[in-house]
Amino acid sequence: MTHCILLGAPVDEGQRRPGCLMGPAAYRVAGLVKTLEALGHSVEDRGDVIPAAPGQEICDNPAVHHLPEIIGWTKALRDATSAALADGMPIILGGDHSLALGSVAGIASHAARLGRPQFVIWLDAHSDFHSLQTTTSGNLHGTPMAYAIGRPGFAPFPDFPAPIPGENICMFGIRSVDPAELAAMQNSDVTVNDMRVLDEQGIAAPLRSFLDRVQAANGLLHVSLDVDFLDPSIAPAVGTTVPGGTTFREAHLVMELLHESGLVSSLDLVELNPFLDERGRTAKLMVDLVGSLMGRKVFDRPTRSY
Ligand code: B3U
Ligand code: MN
Ligand code: MN
Repeated sequence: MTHCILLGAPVDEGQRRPGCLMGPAAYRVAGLVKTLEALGHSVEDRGDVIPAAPGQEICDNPAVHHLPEIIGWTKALRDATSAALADGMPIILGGDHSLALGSVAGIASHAARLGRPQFVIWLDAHSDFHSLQTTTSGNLHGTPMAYAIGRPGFAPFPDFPAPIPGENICMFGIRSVDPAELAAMQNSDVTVNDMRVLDEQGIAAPLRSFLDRVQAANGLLHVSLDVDFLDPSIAPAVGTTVPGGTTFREAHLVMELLHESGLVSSLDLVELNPFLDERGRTAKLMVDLVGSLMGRKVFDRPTRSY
């Protein structure tokens, strides 16, 4: 059984629709602790992380907003995530996706300390592969993957502790990519399982082939789950809805396969905006998906060996 450590990350400044700061409270209200405990896990809620005081950082792209605030969150979340990994499995309750600038930095430094390779699966409609120079929206939730892979152009941020090689990153479910992100991704070894791939091959084959690689490398796996990975018809509580997302059944299958792999060591839940929700249905669905990721199943059956 797993010792789950909840870290609230009420980050709202990485995008422009206020409300993600209510995310951690919504997950708690939607029964996350009970769901995990019912599956036999122990849970320690460390409350909401306090961001470091903002400095005076600036960058030369005038579109970028709230840079000092996000740098403050990045430092605090990096340290909180890396400390939590010493004691159990961190589950970071967002908060917009800019929180992953910090959480992924924390997991990468922990993996480097252990001398094990870090892998990331990015469950998202977007690739979040902008540098500070290429973002046109200026929303820093569109940048964490580029920071993690070590793209240049993050100078005002702390150096990323141990950049994650592109071949250790898998984008899953993406369907909205800006031209500058596409160019950078095509120049990298990132595995891109966009919606076209999933429509053609289904969920299981592409996911298993990535999980096989993580297992073969004795890697640690971080899961970053953006609400907009899901179709807006089942998950309306997100600022950037993109049609054509995963269905209820596909999303649960992803979580079940991730559970069976036994490889997952940390999790981000991001972009939930409870202000846009319908009677808590998106928050409840996200909690349910965490249940599947943490072992809820209808029937025990012999599975693949990983
Ligand atoms: N790529 C666009 C849109 C976007 C990225 N992440 C989200 N939206 N949620 C941008 O603004 O960088
Ligand atoms: Mn995202
Ligand atoms: Mn997204």
